[in-house]
Amino acid sequence: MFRKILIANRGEIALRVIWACKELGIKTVAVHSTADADSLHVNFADEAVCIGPPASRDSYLNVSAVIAAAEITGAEAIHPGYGFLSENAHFAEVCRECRLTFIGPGPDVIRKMGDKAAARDAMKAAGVPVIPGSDGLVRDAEHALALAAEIGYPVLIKASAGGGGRGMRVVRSADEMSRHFEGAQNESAGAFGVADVYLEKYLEHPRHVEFQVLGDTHGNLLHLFERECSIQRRHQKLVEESPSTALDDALRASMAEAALRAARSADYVNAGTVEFLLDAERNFYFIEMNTRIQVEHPVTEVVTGIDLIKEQIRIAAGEPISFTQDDVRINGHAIECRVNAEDPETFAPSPGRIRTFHPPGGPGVRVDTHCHSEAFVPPYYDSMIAKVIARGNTRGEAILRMRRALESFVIEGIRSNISLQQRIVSEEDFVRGRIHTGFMERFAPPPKKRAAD
Ligand code: MV4
Repeated sequence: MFRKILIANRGEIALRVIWACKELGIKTVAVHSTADADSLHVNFADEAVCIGPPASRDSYLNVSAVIAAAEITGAEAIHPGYGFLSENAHFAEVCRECRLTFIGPGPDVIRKMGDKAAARDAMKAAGVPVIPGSDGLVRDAEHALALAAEIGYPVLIKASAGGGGRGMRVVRSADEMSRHFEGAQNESAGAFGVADVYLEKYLEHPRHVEFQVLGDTHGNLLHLFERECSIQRRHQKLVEESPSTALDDALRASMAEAALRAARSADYVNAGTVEFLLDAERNFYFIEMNTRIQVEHPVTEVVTGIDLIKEQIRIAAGEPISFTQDDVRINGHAIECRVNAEDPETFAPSPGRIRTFHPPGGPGVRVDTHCHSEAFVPPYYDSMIAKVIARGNTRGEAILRMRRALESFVIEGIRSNISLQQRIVSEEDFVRGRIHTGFMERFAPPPKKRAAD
């Protein structure tokens, strides 16, 4: 096992990794930007290294600064958390060259899954269902028109270097094709430096259901069931739960089998997530594989009783997964609400100094956060400041506990989306489990006021 791990991240996930290391008897090194010098992850780690100014590209995304911090502190492994360098194949490669263990899959797997068109082709070849669409990349608008004529409108143009929804364009008829094709290419080139796009049949309001998988270096590969993540806005998830209300045992087993087939075909090692879209007729299709720990991993931990971060670390150290597939059972139901520092109506970010921070507790409630009364929420990073996870023996009990937890969560000094989350978990459709990726459209922000004219 490792003696010392560097955590190349900030916020609640950096703290979450520190807790796991403490339980495993591993020393921790925090890295931080100047904006995060007083952050809790810096305080609770055994050592801390400042790696640069506030902007992520100069600190948390600065490969040489992170590697240097690991070398001067004698860390043997790096946990990347989510976001930042977590799915950066180049970073995983540099770690390997510097004899540092990257806690995640190898660079080849990260690269393959990061190329969404190649991942789709590989999954199709492995016998995992994919949405009807292009084989590989689409060359130009003519090519896209020909494909769309075959599979039927609407179609979706996706950025191959994208994922998570950036660089996507819905095309509803042939006359829209050239405009949207170029729009998608330009957005992709601007955002990722690569214009490559591919095409799929567009599914209206599918559900997003993802499977957690774990693979070790001994050839063990297993799944920890699903998370339902349909409630999102602008590709930011807001509420996640496990199990999904859309699956029965037969569908769950067949999706789990497909997720394992996907991971097996990639020789997957460490924690990963296989994302599917599920349509109203209960057809499911692979869309992407994420090669990191995800924000919403706690709902899986809470219903299975398995500590995913500790498993990631054990796997990276060459140990076998500490349980078998038969040991994995869903016990009850868990829901996660992401608490963001933002206006609950306009969704505008609301960074600043927190004055009061009183997180909820009590039976079945877990809060993952790095915030506290007096904490400063800097404007440079993602606006998520806490995750509230409620578990119940039934989904109904989890909902009641979530409502009670959100009611007693007090944050003053900055605005938060807690009132929006309360409205979501009280919506009739949510309570009935009737959710899909269009659910948040009913909470649209008010139209922007135009300048006086
Ligand atoms: C789709 C889709 C409909 N049809 N693909 C958005 C994020 C990225 N991971 C894939 N996404 C979608 N792909 C086809 N062929 C609809 C979405 C989508 C979505 C997916 C998951 C969760 C929320 C979403 C919100 C809007 C669109």
